[in-house]
Amino acid sequence: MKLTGAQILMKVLQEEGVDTLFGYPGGAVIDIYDELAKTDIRHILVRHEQGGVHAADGYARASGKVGVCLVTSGPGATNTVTGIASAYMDSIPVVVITGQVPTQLIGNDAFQEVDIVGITRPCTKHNYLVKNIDDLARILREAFFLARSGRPGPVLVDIPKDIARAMASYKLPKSVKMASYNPTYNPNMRQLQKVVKLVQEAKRPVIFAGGGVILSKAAPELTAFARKTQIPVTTSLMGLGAFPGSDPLWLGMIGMHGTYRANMSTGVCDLLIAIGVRFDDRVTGKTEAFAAQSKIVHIDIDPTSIRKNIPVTVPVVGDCKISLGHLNQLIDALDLSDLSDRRREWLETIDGWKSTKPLAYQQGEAIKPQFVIEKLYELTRDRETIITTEVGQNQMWAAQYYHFEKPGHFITSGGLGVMGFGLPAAIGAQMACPDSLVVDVAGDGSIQMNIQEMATAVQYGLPVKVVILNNRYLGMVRQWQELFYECRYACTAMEHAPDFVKLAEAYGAVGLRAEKPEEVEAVLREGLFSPRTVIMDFKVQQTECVYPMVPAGAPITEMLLV
Ligand SMILES: Cc1ncc(C[n+]2csc(CCOP(=O)(O)OP(=O)(O)O)c2C)c(N)n1
Repeated sequence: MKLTGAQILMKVLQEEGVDTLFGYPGGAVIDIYDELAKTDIRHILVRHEQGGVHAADGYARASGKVGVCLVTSGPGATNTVTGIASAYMDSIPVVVITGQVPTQLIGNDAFQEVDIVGITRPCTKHNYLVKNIDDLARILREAFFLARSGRPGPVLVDIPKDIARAMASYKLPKSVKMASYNPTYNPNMRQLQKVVKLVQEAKRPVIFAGGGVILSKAAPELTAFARKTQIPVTTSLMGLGAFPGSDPLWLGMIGMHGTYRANMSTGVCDLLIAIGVRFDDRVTGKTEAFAAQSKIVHIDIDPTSIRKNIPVTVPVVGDCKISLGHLNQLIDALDLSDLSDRRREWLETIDGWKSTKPLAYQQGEAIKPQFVIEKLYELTRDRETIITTEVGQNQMWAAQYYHFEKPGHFITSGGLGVMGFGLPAAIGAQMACPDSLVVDVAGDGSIQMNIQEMATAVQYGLPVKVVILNNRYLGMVRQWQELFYECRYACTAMEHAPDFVKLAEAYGAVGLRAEKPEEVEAVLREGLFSPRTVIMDFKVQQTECVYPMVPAGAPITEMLLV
């Protein structure tokens, strides 16, 4: 059977189970759009290609499937770069399909030509320029395989316009074989035996879990492992939800804005079991001081992330879910009858840190941003709720004051820290989970970076909720200026902003505002229970800071507290 390139693309998308894609058309992909309109794949017309990739990213995280974004050549392609880089840093499986000028024009500075393969080489897991129609089906198949396998990540496929129109006989490769790519899923059992021995010997063990646990769907195995061994658990920002926030063994988040008890216990532990993490500098602070008294186990599917930033006693290359599954079996074979006695002192020390230095803020006359998140949690804890965030203080307060029980419910741009991520990611998450409540916790700066996606949400009837913690500042930068630049507030005051209530209404959404603490609950109740897209504008205390805070480059045990 002979098909055009555009038809082959549709076939592969369908074979790969893609039922939703986020995109924006243009001349180089007009043939592809022509075919797309004949299929039953749902296309979400975003208002900016950056929003398209973030939406695909949010969709991937909420659904566990590969997110797909389709854009045109030139500016369409360059607009995707921030989204791709964010997905790359956070290891999110996304396939981005870009149109390209016709093959014979490549290199001619043709209209809307950019070398998007060159531009995205350092921020994709892999990328392709399709030069021959006969390669198209194989390349697309490989793109999906690469995006979702091993350590996941974004893959870009650049399809010249003539390739989309050219004909080829269509054979979908049944399996993907790539000689140079063969991720190790099964860990070395001897390494795992060493881990078990360290667990038996440890007096002050800590588990440190990251996004890899969520990506490999290993949260149940992690929870079982921690409970069996009575080892307290902290996570990175990306790992929130990998372990239940209500469990007594939960330490809270680690790192620059981590809890006192998470940072202190990592500082003095004698065994750190790191699972699916990459030891980001926002987690480690001063690397030489990080878990300096501890033996370190590092379990990860990506061998290049092991010993990259932190020395490791026992490296384990393997899938988190499979590795934890084996560890649980090995632990089950041990006699752990004296475990609670062995752990008592350590867990009591941690409880002491929790009660003497809890996460705290002082109520005042103005609305405190932390109070808004606490109320948001209270009102949504019994509903299936997905929180996305923008970047800055809003992101950290969401991470600290919302409590996540399950994976896939906290969606944030962790590695790249992209302002403007939260709203389009919420749109993607809402597409993946139509019955969930999806809330973007935003700053007044960040929300203006991709505010145009309000139109997308309203067009498709997506009832996402935006909670703006409106401090009229680029708050996180202002905080650094206050604490480390002697209050020299260079260019962080947002002296003019739109009226977010009117802006919401202009987009056809609902706009609500709270200016006093006593208005917070009523606004949240009205907004969260509305069936429509809603912006809630909370005028919060302007100069509130996020605490604890570890100054950049300091040991994580040296925290500034409230
Ligand atoms: C695209 C982008 N540009 C700049 C930054 C640097 N940056 C990090 S936090 C921040 C302030 C964010 O302000 P706002 O969205 O109002 O949130 P707040 O910190 O006040 O909660 C800035 C400018 C960034 N992370 N992303």
